[in-house]
Amino acid sequence: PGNIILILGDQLSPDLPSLKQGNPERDRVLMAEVADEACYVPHHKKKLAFVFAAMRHFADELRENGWSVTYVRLEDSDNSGSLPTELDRVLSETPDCSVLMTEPAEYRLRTALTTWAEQREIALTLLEDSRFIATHAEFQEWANGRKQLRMEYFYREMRRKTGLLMQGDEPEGGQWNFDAENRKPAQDDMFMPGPFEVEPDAFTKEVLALVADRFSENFGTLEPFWFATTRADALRALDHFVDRALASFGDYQDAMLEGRPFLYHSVLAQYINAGLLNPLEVCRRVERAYYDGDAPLNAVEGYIRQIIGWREYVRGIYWLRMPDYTKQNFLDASRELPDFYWTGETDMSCMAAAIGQTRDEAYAHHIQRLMVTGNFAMLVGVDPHQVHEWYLAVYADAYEWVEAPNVIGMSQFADGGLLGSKPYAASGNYINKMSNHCATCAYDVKKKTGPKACPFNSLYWDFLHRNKEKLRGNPRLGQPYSTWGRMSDERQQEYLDSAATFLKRL
Ligand code: FAD
Ligand code: DLZ
Ligand code: SF4
Repeated sequence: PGNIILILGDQLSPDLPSLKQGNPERDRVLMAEVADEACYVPHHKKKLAFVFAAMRHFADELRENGWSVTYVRLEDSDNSGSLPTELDRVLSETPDCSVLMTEPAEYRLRTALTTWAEQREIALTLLEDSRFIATHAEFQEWANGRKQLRMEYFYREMRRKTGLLMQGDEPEGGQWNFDAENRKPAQDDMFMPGPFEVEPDAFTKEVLALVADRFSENFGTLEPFWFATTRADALRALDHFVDRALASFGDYQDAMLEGRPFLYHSVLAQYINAGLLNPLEVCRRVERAYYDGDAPLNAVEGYIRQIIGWREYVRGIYWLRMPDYTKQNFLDASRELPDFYWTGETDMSCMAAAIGQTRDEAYAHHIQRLMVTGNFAMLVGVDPHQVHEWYLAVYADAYEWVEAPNVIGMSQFADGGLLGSKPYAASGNYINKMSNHCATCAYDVKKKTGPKACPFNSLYWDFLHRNKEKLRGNPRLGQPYSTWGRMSDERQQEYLDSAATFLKRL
């Protein structure tokens, strides 16, 4: 008897370990669109359409390559709604089969499937996911015995392991990290290419109709839908980025501009995370652009660091700390997520821009996620679990293993500082420096208190004051706390009153 090879919606890679180990003559692939996966958070419409359309295209490619594939569509009348029960259905026809799969990327599904296999006494083999650069064992070994898990040191290990941008044992350009060069604000008259766009084919159009019909209440604009849904198109999107945007990626990585949702970002995370692109192949392509003289080192190093550094590192943290990681709430924050996170209707220009493009494109770039929507939620004290569920729902690239460390750890400081050595809290000044949003805002970024003042300004001090028992000892917050301490009681009270007035209206 052969295997049932279960392939998940984020495992759409021809070089998947379970496909390599499997045998098309003997084994059968199972792929299933199920309510459980579609509803564990209320995913953005574009994200649902992307996942289902990419799954359908991938199943088709597998068939073309000689695999027998059982593909369960969401609308099939006998769809049982979950992956374990879909496995039950296939196994009822081929009872002697074992189940072979590449390990699920998130804890929830991994537990559901291993529990199912134990209860049913079914042989389930989970293969380690070779699409990540660090193995679980390597990350654990690196983390073992370290007091602080600093991304920068882990990243250097990954440079050595992959040989990316290395000259023997030395980093290319004599430096591991060129971030100091990567903090330029952008100007409105600069040419920005925007991401590669694909016209939906018949498969994708069918999925768009399905999502429009079944998920009409979900957040987000479905069309125009322009994502790549095949590996071939995702490779075109990679070339498009390397040829047109990479050279400026570094310089303007942290910039934000009204009406320019993508700037020089690659908009590839959804393809990498779903398996359409391999992270190492992306890095090698980007590295080649440097050696061909097509992009400067600060851009290429910065880009590669995001993938073999941050992406691998957050995944390591996730598996090190689950299942409790998503329940952390170091600052005891308990406010409900404001409604405008689901509508974009707010008179704060920076927030309206970040949430508006999230609604329209299922995309915001890193600084918008971290320093605008994330910063605001932390400053006003939103329950980090609600923030986590929002991020998991609204971005096309969101899967818990990558989203949770970025949200719970990096952006909300809910893990108490495992990922970041201090909270990413900032007043309006930072947003004004890195964007042009303040110019069109109802609030005045230069005003510190009062009804016209930028809310981030008073919320920043209110946040530090409210959390002083937990944060005052942080050496990286010494300076702001001493600035706060030097203010007169009266001035402090003006800040706290301004924040209180704003929070009452929220
Ligand atoms: P680019 O700016 O072009 O970056 C290149 C690539 O580097 C990305 O495609 C991605 O694969 C990787 N990368 C960059 N930063 C990170 C990071 N911090 N962690 C992991 N990978 C990174 N990324 C996700 O893939 N899924 C998420 O759900 C997600 N949630 C986030 C939530 C918050 C609060 C924050 C601050 C960041 C989050 N990120 C997440 C990281 C980052 O914002 C996105 O990867 C990036 O914006 C995706 O757009 P891009 O492909 O244009 O990235
Ligand atoms: C995100 C997602 C969605 C929306 N739907 C499905 C699905 O119907 N079937 C499936 O196999 N996978 C889906 N996925 C991706 C899974 O949620 C993902 O594989 C797990 O979260 C593990 O990372
Ligand atoms: Fe955002 Fe404040 Fe600037 Fe308005 S003034 S755009 S709220 S930072």
